[in-house]
Amino acid sequence: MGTLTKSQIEELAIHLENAELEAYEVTKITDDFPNMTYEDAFDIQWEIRRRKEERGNKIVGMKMGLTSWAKMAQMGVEHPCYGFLADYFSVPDGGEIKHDELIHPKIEAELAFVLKDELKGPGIHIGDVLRATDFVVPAVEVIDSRYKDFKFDLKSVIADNSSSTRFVTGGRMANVADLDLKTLGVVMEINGEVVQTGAGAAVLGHPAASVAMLANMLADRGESLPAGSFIMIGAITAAVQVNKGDNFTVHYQGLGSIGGKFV
Ligand code: OOG
Ligand code: MG
Repeated sequence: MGTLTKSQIEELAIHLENAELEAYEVTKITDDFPNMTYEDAFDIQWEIRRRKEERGNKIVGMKMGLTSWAKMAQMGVEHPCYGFLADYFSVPDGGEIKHDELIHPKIEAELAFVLKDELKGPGIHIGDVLRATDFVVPAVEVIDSRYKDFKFDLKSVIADNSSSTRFVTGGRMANVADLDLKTLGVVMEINGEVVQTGAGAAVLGHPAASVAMLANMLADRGESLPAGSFIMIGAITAAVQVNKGDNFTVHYQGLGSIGGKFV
């Protein structure tokens, strides 16, 4: 059940999307709407998505967020969330990311699943995900909460498309049968210094569990993950703040590396 009116949902979607497009901070929306519900929060996110599609942007994937203990502890939020990825979020491997277009970006080491079959919840489990997966590729997400000081609660962050802003996909793919997704190691470096390390199991015990949870969360709204979907599973380690001029490289066990530069 929602408590906001249709016009309040639309106004909050415009409010948060403008903050994204023009790169400025806003106060978290639950300060002004303390009675808003999770359904309201997702309605706002889906309204932002609808507005982008109406303007001609394409939705190119989905992401899970707050799926690892490292992230939940870092953000003080104890349940995963999801968001969508728009076409202009995608940055080529080795490319430049314009820091001025963002507010206070952080980077995250992730993996992405590409599906060959649809996943439609409820009741999707790891086995369904592994069967429906075409291949896995490494990915780096750049997140940028529109909220002041990167502080929020779960409802506010869901409405803000779970802080989504940019992502980089690596070029080396693998079949799930050829990977040990639990022990798959990641090493994140900024300006040549190791800043985070982790392994796949940090994400809900197994990266495929994150994709299953997404399919099941989408089922609440009658949505599914169609064949061909690109899904980022959520950060394996804590996110790390990046400044203008920073170079990053993330190494993935058996899947090569991804790099980029903030300019
Ligand atoms: C919310 C989004 C988190 C992840 O991978 O955990 C996320 C945030 O921390 O701002 O993308
Ligand atoms: Mg993420």
